[in-house]
Amino acid sequence: MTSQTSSDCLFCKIVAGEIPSDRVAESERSIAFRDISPAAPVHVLVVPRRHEPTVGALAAAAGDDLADVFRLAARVAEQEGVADAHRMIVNTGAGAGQTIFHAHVHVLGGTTFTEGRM
Ligand code: DGP
Repeated sequence: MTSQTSSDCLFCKIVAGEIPSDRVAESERSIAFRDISPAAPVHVLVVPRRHEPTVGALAAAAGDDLADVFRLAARVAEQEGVADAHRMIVNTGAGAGQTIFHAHVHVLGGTTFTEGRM
């Protein structure tokens, strides 16, 4: 374990391949895999290989990693055929629904978004 992973973090274990996932894309800094409980036909999580608890913490500690997460998220949207209509969602804090405290972006698509806001 390096200082950039957390031994009890589920997503660190997925990054390391210790827990299986349906991986759809990856880069040197990030990986993308399907959400285990999809909320839309396309529901992919994009996570940095580096462990930081939130996207804000990642932005502060490693801006290049944050940029890479969004670059890979855009590539996933393209790859999944939803580049023209998708949402990238970040939950921060338990009160906002964050359940895994390893920074990640949800890429959702393949459905009609009727609400203009969440
Ligand atoms: P959030 O609520 O923003 O922290 O999103 C965490 C997401 O992680 C949630 O949509 C479900 C997903 N998830 C939880 N455990 C697993 C897992 O073991 N594998 C995969 N692929 N996704 C998981």
